[in-house]
Amino acid sequence: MIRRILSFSLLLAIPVMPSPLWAAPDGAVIYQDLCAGCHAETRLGGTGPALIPETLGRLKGEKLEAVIASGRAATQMAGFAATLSPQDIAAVAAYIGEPLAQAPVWTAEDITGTRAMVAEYAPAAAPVFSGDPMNITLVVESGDHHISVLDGDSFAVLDRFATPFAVHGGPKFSPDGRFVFIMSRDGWVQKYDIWSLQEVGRVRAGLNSRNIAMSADGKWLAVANYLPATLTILSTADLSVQKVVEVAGKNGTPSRVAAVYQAPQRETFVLALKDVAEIWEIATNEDGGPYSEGFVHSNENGMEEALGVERGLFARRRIQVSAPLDDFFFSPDYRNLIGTNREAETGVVVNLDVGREIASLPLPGMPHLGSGITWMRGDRRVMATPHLTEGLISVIDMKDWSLIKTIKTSGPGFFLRSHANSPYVWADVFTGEHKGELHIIDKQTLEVVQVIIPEPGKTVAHTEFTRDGRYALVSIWEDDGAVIVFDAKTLKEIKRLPMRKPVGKYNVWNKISFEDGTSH
Ligand code: DHE
Repeated sequence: MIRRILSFSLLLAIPVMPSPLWAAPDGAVIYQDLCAGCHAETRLGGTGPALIPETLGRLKGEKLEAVIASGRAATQMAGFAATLSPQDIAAVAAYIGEPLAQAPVWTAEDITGTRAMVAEYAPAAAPVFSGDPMNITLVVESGDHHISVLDGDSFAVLDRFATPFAVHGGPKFSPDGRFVFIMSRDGWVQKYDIWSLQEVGRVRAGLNSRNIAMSADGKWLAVANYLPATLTILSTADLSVQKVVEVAGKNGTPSRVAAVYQAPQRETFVLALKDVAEIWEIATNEDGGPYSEGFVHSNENGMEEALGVERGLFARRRIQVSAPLDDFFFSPDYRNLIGTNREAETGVVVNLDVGREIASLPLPGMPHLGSGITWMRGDRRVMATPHLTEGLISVIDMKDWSLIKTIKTSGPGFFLRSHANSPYVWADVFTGEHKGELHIIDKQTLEVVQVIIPEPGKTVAHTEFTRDGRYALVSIWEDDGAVIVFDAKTLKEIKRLPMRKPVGKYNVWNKISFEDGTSH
């Protein structure tokens, strides 16, 4: 704002009428003052996404101005209606709608150029701490961009290391639980050795990225990018670039990648295209995953590709869907993908074996399937997803895909968590006047049995369990926040660990064993 005030003072000091040109708000100046902090001076993204036509897509004109004025539900994007006039807002919208003078490219060579391995890294032969390496829990502290490494038994902080700016999504552990890979919104991937408590290195795999996935054999890490429209595949051994896959629909339309996950039983990566109605499955084994004998099905699309378009490591299969999916998750056998388009009122079930949609789901509002979980309710498996705009949790039967119940909570939540040894689902309320109310839901009756308010008025976010499910760790998502350790049975607070705006917490065992009740 300083620059604006200065330019206004300069104008006031000049005793002539400002010309219409001078009076017109300058979108570029306003952008640098108010937007660049999150979206970067280059507009290529930081904590906020890149603000260029390629990523804004259909968000333009009045729609874009409305977002600048009112902010965006369930994101860090605040509204500027109280700070900027409608003319100012229109000027910023016009500025960010202009193509960059030079189109951003980010090739395999560019990625390789950022690769920085830590020279002092010395791998330990065994864990350098005495606790259970499988019960380590990582806490992402977004307040000062660090991760704390917690001993899951004593809750002692074994290490606290700096991460790239604005980590998002779940870090991914190697199958043996020794290494962890962390991604930031601006595309940096960091590798950390949990046994040695040391960073191994980092590389910028994209300019604006969504999430990462590890192949079932632990060899490859896929990075889903918005910018450029690619999927970067890194070697987990040394973060070298194995492949940069250009992402475009069958008709050639380039597309951002909404998210990528591993399908362990299928030995594939599954990704959804955000701008094109396609899902891709990419083989992470030499025999071609979905193209190997067991995966060849009668579906025309799958068959056509299976018969010769692509084979072998990183072979790709396209699955057509009715609308682009931007949020999705899977049944535990990874045969079914459950997805939504946030603008739509329904979700879809895509059966990956036959390669087509097999059911639709009644999911009004804005379900956040990325943090959905599943569990056994009696003899039926159910899935639950919170909604980003309403205090609702939808519970769906995974056999006949019917909506069993919509559980009412006191406000929109972001994350759900449970554990096989816990009778409860823990659901946060992330926004609204009731933020900070934690709902404890009985997994069998689907009733809210208790509402815990750990610190009135403070945002409570995200639960993670210890390996044995005995304790539940909950974040107070404030700059002078904390991780609170609850006894998962009595629901009583046991301990409070001060942390800087902690959000996600990730227990090694729960993640690598796909513990019932954890998301992805
Ligand atoms: Fe996330 C996971 C998408 C905003 C914190 N978030 C995910 C995943 C997706 C997703 C697809 C699963 C990826 C994975 O773990 O591999 N998140 C989105 C959005 O589309 C949304 C609504 C808008 C956006 O800006 O991208 C969004 N997310 C946020 C936030 O504002 C949060 C609260 C703070 C932040 O850090 O940006 C946030 N998201 C998280 C966390 C996880 C996550 C902590 C991992 C949860 C887990 O338990 O695995």
